[in-house]
Amino acid sequence: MSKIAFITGITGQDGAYLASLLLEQGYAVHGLLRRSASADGMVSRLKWLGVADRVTLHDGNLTDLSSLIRVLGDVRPHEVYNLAAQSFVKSSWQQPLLTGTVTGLGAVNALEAVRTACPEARFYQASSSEMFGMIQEPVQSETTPFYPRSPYAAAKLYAHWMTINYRESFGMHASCGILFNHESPLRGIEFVTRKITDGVARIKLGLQQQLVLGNLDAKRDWGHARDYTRAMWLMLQQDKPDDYVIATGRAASVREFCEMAFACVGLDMNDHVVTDPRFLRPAEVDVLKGDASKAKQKLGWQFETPLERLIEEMVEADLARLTAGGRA
Ligand code: NDP
Ligand code: GDR
Repeated sequence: MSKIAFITGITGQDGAYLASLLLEQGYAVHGLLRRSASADGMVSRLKWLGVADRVTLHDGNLTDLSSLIRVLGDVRPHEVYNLAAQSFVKSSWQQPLLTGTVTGLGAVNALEAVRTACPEARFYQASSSEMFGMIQEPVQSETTPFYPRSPYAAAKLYAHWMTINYRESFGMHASCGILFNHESPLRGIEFVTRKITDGVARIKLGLQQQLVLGNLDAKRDWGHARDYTRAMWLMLQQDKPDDYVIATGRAASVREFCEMAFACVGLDMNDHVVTDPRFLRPAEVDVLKGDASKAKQKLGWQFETPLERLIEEMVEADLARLTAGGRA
């Protein structure tokens, strides 16, 4: 009998890549679909990866514990990946309560639902490098103290500690992946990398002249979502649950990302990029750079896609999409 996996957030960037990976591994893949007036658009990432027809979607919402208990009781998964969240940091200042409810309490709903409906299932929580926030150590590992700098990061930290609490209190096989930024052609358009590669493609095709950004000096450790979802799966294949940092160990600024993206199409960012305080945040995380030595040693995980290749892939995908008039 094939293993059964259940993914919350299956319609997001990571959910789509993880579903694809698990299908390749022979899993039966189920996911949570929240009700929307445009359900077709919500599965566009799964369609892009060609897996929409191979996953089973169930109506529900992370904020509705009854829906989670019902679905997990029906599906009886071996592995549960909790990826659903209000994941855009900037919006978390505009919607702090929603972010706390979905990103923080929602994870506890998922833990409670697993404990009630399928207590033997292994559990993955999508923790974030944003929890490190204000820099305490120049390179962040599993032992670096946390200092969240946004409602999003505070909600993620609550979910992180609750996952550890459920592991220690109830013996659940629950692991947290503290993932640094990871991107792909399926990244939401509001995040800076995709905003840049989409902008570069539009400028190259003559569809727009300028790209308006916020803080160009922020530095992030950017990897590819395909590599990072593999790490999620590896965590749940271990005999013992644990927490792992997943990162490339290289930090680049938003400015450097822009330079590389514009260079992909033979343009100079200085001719096109302008800044606007509208895109600044009430509190910024200046630099994040991760040390994934533990994951390398214990999971045998290593990233495969360097930043240059990631940027090329994203720019190429945006050029192709715009040329074909495809997915926004
Ligand atoms: P996305 O924003 O692309 O996807 C978020 C997913 O959560 C979507 O499927 C969304 O559904 C779903 N969702 C939101 N609210 C609810 C709700 N109330 N009930 C059910 N589902 C809901 O995020 P990513 O794929 O990039 O990230 C996956 C997870 O990893 C998130 O938890 C994120 O915070 C975390 N993370 C991401 C990192 C990154 O760099 N990408 C780094 C570290 C952590 P819908 O399609 O309906 O909007
Ligand atoms: P982040 O991603 O906040 O790191 O969270 P985002 O791409 O939004 O911002 C990265 C950095 O770029 C700066 N920036 C801009 N950001 C956006 N979105 N738009 C702009 O125009 C812009 N200009 C500069 C930001 O200030 C910031 O410093 C992502 C999400 O996926 C989280 O869910 C996840 O937990 C973390 O990564 C790790």
